[in-house]
Amino acid sequence: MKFSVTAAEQAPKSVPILLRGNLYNCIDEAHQIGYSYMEIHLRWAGQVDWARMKAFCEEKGFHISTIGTGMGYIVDKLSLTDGDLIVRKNAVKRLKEHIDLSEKLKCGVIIGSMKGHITETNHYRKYEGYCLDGIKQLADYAGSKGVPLFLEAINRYELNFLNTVDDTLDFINKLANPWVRILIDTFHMNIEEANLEESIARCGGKLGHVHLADSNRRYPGAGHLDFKKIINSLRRIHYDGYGALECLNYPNPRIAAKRGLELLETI
Ligand code: LER
Ligand code: MN
Repeated sequence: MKFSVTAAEQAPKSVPILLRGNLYNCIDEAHQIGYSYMEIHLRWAGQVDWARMKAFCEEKGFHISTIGTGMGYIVDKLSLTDGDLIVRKNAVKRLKEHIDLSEKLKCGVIIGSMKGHITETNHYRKYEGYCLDGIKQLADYAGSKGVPLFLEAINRYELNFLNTVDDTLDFINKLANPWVRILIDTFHMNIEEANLEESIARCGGKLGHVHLADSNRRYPGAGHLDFKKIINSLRRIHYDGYGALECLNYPNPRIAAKRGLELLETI
């Protein structure tokens, strides 16, 4: 597995992103710590000059693994499940721009928080249909550009839809598009899954991306999750994608990024 570190130009302290500030400085810092991959969290794709970013990465032998898109929901309230057609269309548009950028940077796009929240739970099927419709359009678009999409299972305290691995796998099976795979996040799994290793086994070849954080959302090793068991379960399904450290930057970004990587590399 290739370990990637999360970064964003700006994010509140409460958000689980390790490095913050100018993305080129973040890449330099990540490189010094020992990373070769970075997951960048963007509000919109226009924040990145792809040609400059590509050249900068190539020169260092560095690579962008993934683009995190949740700020489009957190800041701009764009959701694929919103009751308002205009909001849903704007969510699709925003994600298509991320797909265009990802085609240039040869990385994957995360659909996590932007899948949205169902406002009328007694009309679940209607809202699920909205989300399916949006992701179908995005999957066709992404597939035509060779960009993988990673749909994240997020715990019930953040969103009320696709919280568990099984619900997310069922949804992905309805899409039947190989460009959409599941993203599992060990922090969310610790809340939702009965057994992390068994849930990982059920993902099998549908697993596309992994977020690594400990039970308290601090760096791996700072809580009570058993990363040895987690990594071994990923090995058993021959997962060879990225494991992005998406954690709180406690006690500070550099120490968290370094200690998390050290623990994972010893496994
Ligand atoms: C995004 O990857 C995620 O895990 C959410 O919990 C957003 O905070
Ligand atoms: Mn996550």
